[in-house]
Amino acid sequence: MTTTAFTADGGAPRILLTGFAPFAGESVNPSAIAVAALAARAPVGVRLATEVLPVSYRDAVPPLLRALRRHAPDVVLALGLAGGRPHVSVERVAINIDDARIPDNDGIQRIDTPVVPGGPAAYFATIPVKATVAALRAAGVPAEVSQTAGTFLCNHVFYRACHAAATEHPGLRVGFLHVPWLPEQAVHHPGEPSLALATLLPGLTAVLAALRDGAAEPVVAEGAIS
Ligand code: PCA
Repeated sequence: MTTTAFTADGGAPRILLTGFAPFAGESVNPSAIAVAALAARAPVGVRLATEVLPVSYRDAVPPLLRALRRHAPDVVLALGLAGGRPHVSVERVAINIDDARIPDNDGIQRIDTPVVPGGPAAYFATIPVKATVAALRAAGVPAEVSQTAGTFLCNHVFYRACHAAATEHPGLRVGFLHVPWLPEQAVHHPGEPSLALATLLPGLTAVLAALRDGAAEPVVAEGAIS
């Protein structure tokens, strides 16, 4: 089911796609690899801008805000790695807290610190999360709605993008996808699930097409009992 996509200027939708640098001792981050691959492939019918963000509380947000001002996208779709999750997680909510058991790449660890002091407790994603899950599954990618983006850099950037939409960029829609380990990473994490880039990329292309087409949110249960 589709509706006409909203774009600020009536042209092809502008989508800002972001990924993250490697962190926690990994040599790659599949989110950055996927962003580079999609930038090279230039998906049809969207004007794609891309950015790879550092895993740094200090340095992740400025390039995000600069890219929002420079490209004035209709949608920002941020990607990050969630090692250990078996499917692509389409995040429903960003919360106003930093609290992580590991430091960022600058060695900074935050515990119970607001992302934006005085900001709302949470923001909901403003892309259609269930339509995004449906697009991924139709492209052969295991996907779920996720009720938490964690409380590390991914949630931090997701929250800041939502806050930028609420305060500076009216009409900007914001979404966040967590992706699993690549198989070449998962071999170092025995027993943990993985997703190959060759499977992930068609799924992400399908998500961009669904956003381009203004896919409507289906009325299906995708929540969690606990
Ligand atoms: N994943 C981390 C931060 C960067 C990334 O790719 C997270 O889930 O917060």
